[in-house]
Parts: sequence; structure tokens; C-alpha cells
Amino acid sequence: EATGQQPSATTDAVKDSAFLKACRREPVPHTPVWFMRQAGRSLPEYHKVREGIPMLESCTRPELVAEITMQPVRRHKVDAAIYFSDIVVPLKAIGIDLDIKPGVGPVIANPIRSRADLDRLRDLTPDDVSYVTEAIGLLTAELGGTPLIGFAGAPFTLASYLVEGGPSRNHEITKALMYGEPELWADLLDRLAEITSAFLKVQIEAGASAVQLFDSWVGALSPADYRRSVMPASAKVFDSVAHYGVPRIHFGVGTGELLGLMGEAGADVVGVDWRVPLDEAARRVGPGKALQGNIDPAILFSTPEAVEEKAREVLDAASGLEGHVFNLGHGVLPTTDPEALTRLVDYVHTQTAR
Ligand code: 1CP
Repeated sequence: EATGQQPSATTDAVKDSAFLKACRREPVPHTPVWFMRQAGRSLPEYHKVREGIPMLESCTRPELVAEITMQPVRRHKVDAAIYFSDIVVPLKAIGIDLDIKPGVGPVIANPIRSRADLDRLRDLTPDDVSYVTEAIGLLTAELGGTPLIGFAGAPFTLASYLVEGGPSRNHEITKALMYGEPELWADLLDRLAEITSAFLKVQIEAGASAVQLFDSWVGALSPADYRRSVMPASAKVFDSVAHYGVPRIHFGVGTGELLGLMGEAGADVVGVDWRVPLDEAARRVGPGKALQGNIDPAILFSTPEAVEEKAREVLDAASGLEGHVFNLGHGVLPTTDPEALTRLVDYVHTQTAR
């Protein structure tokens, strides 16, 4: 099974793309660019096709998923597509009663807080998410040489939603469980690691040529707590897909103090938010890994000149890196002018063309 080869759905054109080359720290024709949350709320064409369709339902319709995933590729000429879904989709697929409430985010009907609650976190099988396999089949055909990034929420970030019952600023119920019931916490994260691994495998086997593990909220932890209480589960996820040989990206917000550990967990590419310049991030991560990032998504609300100046700073800080994937430091904000994103892609491509 451990072939070290990407699944056959990955064509030579995809393998030779600037994005995958940068992830592998090979020379690139230009610095590749994509944006976290590039599909979705910033695009009028997204609002048009989503009209009247609840978020979670839209994630189960293969044609719609493929269309929404393609929209930013067509519009911005980004170097990679990211599969349109949400981090809670695999949890919904195993029967957790949850919804994505507009303007709020994921809301869990019965939070997971006791040992008995763990039984509700059953294994995920490919049949639970057959729409994912179908949508990725449509996408790899339509994308041609553009790589598709699959993704999942990391165990800590998924646990934060499951334990709190929804979005949370301070993660206090989650931390109470983590510090107060360490064995239950470890078992919860291990369950989530199994589910996440199964979900990433489905995406890779269907044709995703890279994966990103979003640990969006893990920056709330200290390095010591991360190492003890989170890293084993995230490492298990990365290990479980290592044999496919597809690049594994790891991202979180406010993780400046965790960058080294997040790389150590098993990432090939470490995502960096805008708080740490990429040259400093490279020192923290150490050799042998590419970096992704890291322009502040809020800068896109400024003038084109200010955006270019910031982009230039990012490119300069990245000039000594072995591999750099240009991105934002977090997701595209919903009210971003899409023209600003298109201009930014063009700027990075022309500035870095070799
Ligand atoms: O192009 C894309 O990347 C869009 C696909 C996408 C992704 C990658 C969506 C659609 N969600 C996500 C991941 C996601 N979901 C993360 C990790 C990325 C990040 O940190 O930004 C997280 C933390 C979530 C949870 C979530 N889902 C939130 C955040 C809530 C909070 O805690 O503050 C929200 C608002 C959602 C809903 C959601 N997901 C996606 C969309 C388009 C929406 C808006 C809902 C809608 O349109 O009805």
C-alpha cells in the first residue's frame, strides 16, 4: 500500500504545476498563489448559485460543489483550487446533529463533553461522503493542470466546536476538558484523528493532489500544551496520509509560537498568519519544509498601492525560502472586493516570473 506515489488521478501537468513544485521545494516558474476561503462569500457568482440552498446542503451537491470550487480559479487565475466544503462536513456525515447558521458558523445541537458522548463519534466510511468522491471526480476533469487541495479540520479545532457547541472566543469549556479530564480529552482527539484521516483519504483517493489541515484555533494554546495535548492527534492524521506522497499543509491562526511544532507534527508546508514575517517563520520551522502565507486579509480593503507594498514585503521576506506558496494569513473576509484578489494574483505572478 505504501507506494509513495500519488493516485493515478494526478496527471503530469498537475504534478509539474507551480503549486506542487513549491510544496516540494523545487524551482518554480513563478510563485504560486491561492487564497484560503477563496471560494464563497466574497464572490457575487457564489451568492447567485447558493441562493436558497443552506450551506450544509450545498456541500452535498456534487455539481454545485464543483461549480463553486471552480469560480475563483476562473476569476482570479489562482494556482490551486480548494475543495468547497466546511470543516464540520465529516461530523455531519457520521450523524452529529449540527447546522451552519448564517452569520454564526457551525452550531452543535448536543455538545460532546462526557465519555458517553464519544460513542456518537463513529468511524467515517467513504459511503458516508460519496458526494465528495463524485464532486472531486467532476473537478479533476474540469481543472486540467490546476491542482485541487483537499482539506479537513484538525482534531483540536473540531473538538473546540464539538465541546463548546459552536464558535467560541476563549475556548473555556474545551480547555476545562483538556486540563481537567486529560484521558477523555486524548480519546476525543484520537477519535477525531481517525475521522479526519478517513476524510482526507477519501479526498486524496478521489484526486486531491494536496491536503490542508486547518487547526484554525490552536493558537489559543501554549507550546507545552500543544505538544502534550494536541500534537499526537495531529501527527496521527499526517502519518495516516504520508504514504500517498501528496503535500500536507498545516495552518492555524496566531500560531507564531507553535510553528516549529506544527511542522514537526508532520507537515510538508507550514501555513503562517500575518503576525510573523516569513523569514522569521522559516527560522522557527527549520529546514526541509515549505511555507505558505502570509498577507493580512484586511490589507485587501486598502488601496491597490498599499496591497502591492505589502505583497512586496511578503515576497522579500520569502526570497530566501526553499519553497513559498503565496497566500493570505487567514481566510478571505466576506466583504473583500474580489477585484483586489485578482489584482494580487497578477502582481505576484508578474513580480516573480522567472
Ligand atoms: O474556498 C474556501 O476555502 C471555502 C470553503 C470553506 C473552508 C475552507 C468553508 C466554507 N469553510 C472552510 C473551513 C472552515 N470552516 C474553517 C477553517 C478555515 C478558517 O480558519 O477560516 C473553520 C474554522 C470553519 C468553521 C466555520 N464555518 C466558520 C467560522 C466560525 C467561527 O468559529 O468563527 C463559519 C462562519 C463557517 C460557515 C461557512 N463555511 C464556509 C462558508 C462559505 C461559510 C459561510 C456560511 C454560508 O455561506 O452560509
